[in-house]
Amino acid sequence: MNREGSEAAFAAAKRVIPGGVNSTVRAFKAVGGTPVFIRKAKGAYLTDVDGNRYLDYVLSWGPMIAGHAHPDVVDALRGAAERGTSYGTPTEYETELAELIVAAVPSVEKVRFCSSGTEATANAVRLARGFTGRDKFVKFEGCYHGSADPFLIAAGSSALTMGVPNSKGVPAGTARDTIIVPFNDAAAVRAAFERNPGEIAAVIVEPYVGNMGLVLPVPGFLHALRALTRDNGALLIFDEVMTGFRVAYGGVQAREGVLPDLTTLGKVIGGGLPVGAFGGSAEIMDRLTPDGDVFQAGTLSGNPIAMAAGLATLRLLSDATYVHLERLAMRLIDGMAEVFARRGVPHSTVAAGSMAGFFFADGPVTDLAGAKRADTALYGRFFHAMLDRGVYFAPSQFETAFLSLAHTQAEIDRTVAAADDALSEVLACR
Ligand code: HOZ
Repeated sequence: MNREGSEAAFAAAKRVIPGGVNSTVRAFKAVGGTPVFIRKAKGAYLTDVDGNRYLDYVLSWGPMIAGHAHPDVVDALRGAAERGTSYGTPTEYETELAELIVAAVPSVEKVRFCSSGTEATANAVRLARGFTGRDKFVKFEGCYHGSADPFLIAAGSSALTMGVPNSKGVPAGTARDTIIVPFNDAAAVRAAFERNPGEIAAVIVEPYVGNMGLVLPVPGFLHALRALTRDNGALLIFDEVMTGFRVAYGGVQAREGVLPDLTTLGKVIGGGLPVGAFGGSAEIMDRLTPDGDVFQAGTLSGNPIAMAAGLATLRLLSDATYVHLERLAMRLIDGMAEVFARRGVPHSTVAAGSMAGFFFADGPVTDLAGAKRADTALYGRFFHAMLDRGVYFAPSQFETAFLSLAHTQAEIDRTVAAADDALSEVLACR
C-alpha cells in the first residue's frame, strides 16, 4: 500500500507540532511506522491522503456511533452553522440535549456541559471534593480519565502505551491525593477507606474499562463500590465518557443496575464534535456555580454546533441499537477468537454493546497486570498487517475497538478473513 502522502504529511507536521500529533496515541509509537493521515471519512470507512480506504474500528476513539458523516448529523451541523457557530450565551439546544441525557441515564437529574471528557472528569472530581469537603480520591490502575493532572497516576490509554502512566509535571501534592488500587479489587478499595478515614471524597471508575484494552468488572464489583462509597460518605463517579450511549442507551449503569452519584460523559453525546458533560442528582449538581460554591466555566461549553451534532446522533439511537451492535461485536470477537485459536496464539476476547476487545494474552483479563501480560510486539505486527489489508484497529493493544451503525455483517466477516490472512503472514515472519 502506498503511503507516501502520509509520510510527507507526518514529516511536515513534525516540524511544527511536537511529535507531529495533537494527541499522543495518534503517533503510532506503540506499533511503529507512520500514522496514516486521513483526508475524509464516510460511513464505516476512512480514506487517507494517498487514497487508501480503511474499515474503521477506532471511530475517532468512540464518538462516531452513527458512522462517519451520517446525513442526519451533517444536516444538523449545516443548519446550526448557518445560524452562527458560537454565541457565548445559553441556547435551547443545551436544554434539549440535557433533557435527552436526563431521560436516558438513570442516575442523572441535572447535567452540565463542557468541551471534553478531560474537563468533565476534572469538574466531577472538583464537585465531589467541594460537596464532601474532602481532598483524596480513589482511582484504579489502568483506568484513564483524560489528561488532567490528578488522573495521570497509573493512567491507561496512551499514557500507559507510552510508558508514562505517571507523567512528569504532575505535582507531588496532587499525586498524593490520588489513591491507586487495582481494578476489580473491592478489598483494596475497602482497605483504602480504612487507611484514610473521613478523607476520601470519591471513587472514580470506568465501569467497563476501555483504556487498558477492554476489561469488564467481575460480578459484584460495581455493587461493592456502591456500598463502600455510601458507607464511607464518599461519592461514586462513573466515568462513562467512553461507555455512555455506547454499551447501552443509558450506559453501563443502565446495563448493570448500579447507580453512581456522578456520571461523566463525552464522545457519543457530541456526535464527533468536542463535548464533555457531567451529571448527577440535583442536590449534588446544584452545588455548582452560579447557584452553588463549586466553580465551573468554559467559553465553548455547550457550543451550539456540538449540541446539534449530539442531538442528531442521540436521535438515531434506541435500546434496539445496542442489541444490533452487540450482535456485530460478538460476531467480530468470536470470529477473531477462532482465528487466534486456529493459529495457536494465546488470546482473550470480550465484547459489550458496541465495544469489542482482544488481548494477545491468555484470559480472562481482569486488571492492569493481566492486560500488561499481552504480547504487544505481536499486536504491533498484527496491526500493520491488518492496516495493509484495509482494516484500521487502534494503534495500541491498550485500547478498544468500536462498532457503528454503518458496520455490516459482511464487513465483520471480511475483517475476520483479513485477520486470518494477516496472522498467517505475521507468524510466518517470526
Ligand atoms: N480516550 C481516548 C482513547 N483511549 C483517547 C484518545 C486520545 O488519547 O487521543
